[in-house]
Amino acid sequence: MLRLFVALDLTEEVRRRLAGLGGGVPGARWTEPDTMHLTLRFIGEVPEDQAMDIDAALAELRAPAFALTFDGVGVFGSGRKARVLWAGVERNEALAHLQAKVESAIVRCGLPAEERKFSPHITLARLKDAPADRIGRFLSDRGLFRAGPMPVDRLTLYRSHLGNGGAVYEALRDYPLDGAVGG
Ligand code: 3AM
Repeated sequence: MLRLFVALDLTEEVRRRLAGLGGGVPGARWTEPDTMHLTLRFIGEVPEDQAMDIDAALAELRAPAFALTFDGVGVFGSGRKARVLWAGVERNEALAHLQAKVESAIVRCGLPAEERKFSPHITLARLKDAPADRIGRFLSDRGLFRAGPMPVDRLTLYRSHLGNGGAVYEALRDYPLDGAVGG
């Protein structure tokens, strides 16, 4: 079985800017800049033959390359249940279009449809018992964060290896978008 997800990789510059947001929240486990990504679809555990179908479906997917602007920060969960600090992206039709295409490609491979609404974000930190006042200060201090526009010219299929030190992500394959160099 392979634990898979589809995401957008980030440029070095955007990683550096996002990494610069970190710090100041006790109980936060900050994302390593090298592993930052924007998840389009968490797939989960699939057998190898289904992984091959997914790979083929992503290779056939056609969608235009576009540019993405990062905008603001937020938190999933609230109070004692705050789980994730994230950076957001500006509303983007091309991103929504791409995500919808990825979703239908995955469903055509026999996976159940994603029930949850797509909320594009970059995970900056996972939280455990972080004090609410420090989270509040993080959000207000970083509220004006912006980065980009960043060119998005490919999708990436990742494999997630679960271990004691948390998940390790392995990029398995890139799929160029239309209009990308080499796409
Ligand atoms: O990209 P982010 O960090 O937001 O939390 C996991 C991570 O999200 C999420 O998929 C991304 C790559 O692992 N994830 C893990 N298990 C999940 C699940 N069961 C999940 N998302 C939805 N359902």
